Amino acid sequence: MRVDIISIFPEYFAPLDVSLMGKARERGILDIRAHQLRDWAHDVHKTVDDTPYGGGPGMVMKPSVWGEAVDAVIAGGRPRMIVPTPSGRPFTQAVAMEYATEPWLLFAPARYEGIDARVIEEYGSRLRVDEVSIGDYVLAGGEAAVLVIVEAVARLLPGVLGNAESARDDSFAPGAMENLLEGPVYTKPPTWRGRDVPEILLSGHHGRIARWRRDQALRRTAQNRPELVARLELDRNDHAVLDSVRDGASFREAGGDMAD
Ligand code: 6GU
Repeated sequence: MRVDIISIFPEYFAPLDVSLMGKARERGILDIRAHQLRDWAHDVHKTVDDTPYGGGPGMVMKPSVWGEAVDAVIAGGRPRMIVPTPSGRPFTQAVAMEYATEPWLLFAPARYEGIDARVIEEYGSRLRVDEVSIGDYVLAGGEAAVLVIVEAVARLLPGVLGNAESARDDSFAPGAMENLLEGPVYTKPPTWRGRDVPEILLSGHHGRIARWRRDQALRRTAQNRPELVARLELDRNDHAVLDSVRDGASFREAGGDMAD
């Protein structure tokens, strides 16, 4: 997959040389090219922004500079264009999986109050353009969002993850584990600072271990992301687990404390 990023901080993307992303680049699975937007500004100060029409605070990124930059980078090709912005559609695992099927992505992260809207209109008529948000909070710029999106997409590309760290059972991947958060995990030693690994995990009963793991995942989902529970397909045992979580919640609200 080819990934172009146009930014006034191309050095921001140095972390993509590290770890899994770095290996994917070495293996030729990922071809990431970060470009300096200011290379397409023509005045001595390399200006990329200007005051907003209609007034108001902050600055807006100039369409002329973005237009020249995008034209030069795409050179007649048709990448999927992604514009990170807190006013975009939510970036989810399903969106990551869709992007992972694209041969070429172009990211246009903005600083200041954003990019002149005509740039999105112009390229929207020539390419597929998505405005996406990575969550309900505001970053100082889109660069950190690009790092997040590239990592979420790249780990789905064939050959990036080993079998050991397979994406198959990811919490938000389609399938049995969809919308179920992962439960707690343990490794050796069996006792650490007086705290024991749950006995069931040492029992060798694979069926009971699988049921216990599902119970733990359900508990965690109900506690941390109650809005996801409505989307789960529940069996009778699941309902019993959720009832006990709800009883625990009302017990705590009444000032009680739970053993687990
Ligand atoms: Cl994509 N950009 C910025 N600047 N802030 C954000 C965001 C993106 N997603 C959530 N907050």
